[in-house]
Amino acid sequence: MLHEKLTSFPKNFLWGAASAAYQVEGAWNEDGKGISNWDTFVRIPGKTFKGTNGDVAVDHYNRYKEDIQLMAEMGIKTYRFSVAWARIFPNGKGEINQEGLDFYHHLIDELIDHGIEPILTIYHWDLPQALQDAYGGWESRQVIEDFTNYCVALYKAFGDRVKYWVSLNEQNVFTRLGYQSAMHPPGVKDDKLFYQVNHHASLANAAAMREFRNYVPNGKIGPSFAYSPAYAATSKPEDVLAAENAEEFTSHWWMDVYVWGTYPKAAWDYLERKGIAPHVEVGDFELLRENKPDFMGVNYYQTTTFEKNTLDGVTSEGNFNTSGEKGTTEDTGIPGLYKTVHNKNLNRTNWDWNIDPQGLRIGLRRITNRYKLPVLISENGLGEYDQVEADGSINDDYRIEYLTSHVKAIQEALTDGVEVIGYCVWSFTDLLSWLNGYQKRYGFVYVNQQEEGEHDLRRIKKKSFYWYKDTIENNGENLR
Ligand code: BGP
Repeated sequence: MLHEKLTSFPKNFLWGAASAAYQVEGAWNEDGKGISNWDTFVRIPGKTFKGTNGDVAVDHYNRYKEDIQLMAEMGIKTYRFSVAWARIFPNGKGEINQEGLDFYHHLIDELIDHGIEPILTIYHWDLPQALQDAYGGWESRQVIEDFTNYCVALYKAFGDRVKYWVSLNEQNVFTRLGYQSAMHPPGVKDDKLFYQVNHHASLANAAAMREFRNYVPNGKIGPSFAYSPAYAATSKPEDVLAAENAEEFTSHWWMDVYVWGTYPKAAWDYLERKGIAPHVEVGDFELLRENKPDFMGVNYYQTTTFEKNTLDGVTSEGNFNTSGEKGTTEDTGIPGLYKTVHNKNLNRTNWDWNIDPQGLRIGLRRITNRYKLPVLISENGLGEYDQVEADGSINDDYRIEYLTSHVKAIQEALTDGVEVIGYCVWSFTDLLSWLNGYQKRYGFVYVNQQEEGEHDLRRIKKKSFYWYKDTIENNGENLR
């Protein structure tokens, strides 16, 4: 669709940036915080790039005032952050740790004082280790009750000031990497468990929505889904079918459950035949059907291209580039369903992520047509090496180019009829990239933190900082 004139961004459009507790806060064992699954996992040799961890991260816990000052200077409208469950409940449940709660009270108040709308993510992957030890965390239905209690504690504490809430961040990613590829905690490879864990997480998500209506009746809540729209490698029907399979198994499997409370049919039947469909109890589908999100949160980084995979074809074992050495990612697949292929029409980052702004527009349209929900783009951004020049400047023109093209794609999607309520760039400051250390940088603000040695963590505004400031000031009109 080519438009002669583009629709303007809405006046109240939430231009923002996002982060996650483990990736920015540091202070991993301060003020009564309990240990999380990530605190444990990063200590296993070989799990992260050069053994990096979030013990200090970018010390946002102690420097949040300075960071919010920079956000205000930029004119950002919203800041999406996550709460560390183990700060609130060091053991995952039981007594509230008041000091943990106070940190977020201060953070939220500071944001509001600076005219910045807080978006609170309830769960961005850092599960209290105590729950993993007690019953396997997401592996047990017990987690539903503990998660719901944690949510209610947050609703009661912050519901008067926080209107926008994200329930689970990228359920599809933390479960896939946790239970299929073993790259995230708890480092397990077990397909049956993967689907069971997902069922529990979906139920927990629905229960969180149900309670939300009681405690924050005027708020808005939704999950953040990592959507990587599927393309077919060619117009051969078998490749188109592979892309359909991928869309069903890698996206609809979650989003259909969030919005309709049902699993996609062909995928369900396939899993039943394999004996790995999740065990469902009476009342589960009712809970899922009755508790729908207000918006779909979408974390968009790239599209993925698929082709046919034979029954003895490529498996999920394949190198994933966490080193920043371009071209080291290997294609993977599920025999009989699909396999990924390099899309030669797209440029890639040094971490082999496809750069595809049109893919964002395509994804937004697919979600709108299928689910008829507004979308919050809860993450989008470019992870790259950044260079501090001799004069102290950081000229990240590649990031400006990336973000400009994505903002334009959003405006085209708006013109197509998609409702987008906000855009949270990943990320405001540089931060810890889970498996990739500190060298894969995403921020508008550089932080002097590295994989090795101790650093002063000073903040330096990158060129993209001024670009986003200007874009926000002009409500996106400057990019035409
Ligand atoms: C998303 C996560 C974020 C962030 C981002 C970039 O999947 O929600 O927490 O990490 O991806 O990913 P990475 O740090 O692996 O480059």
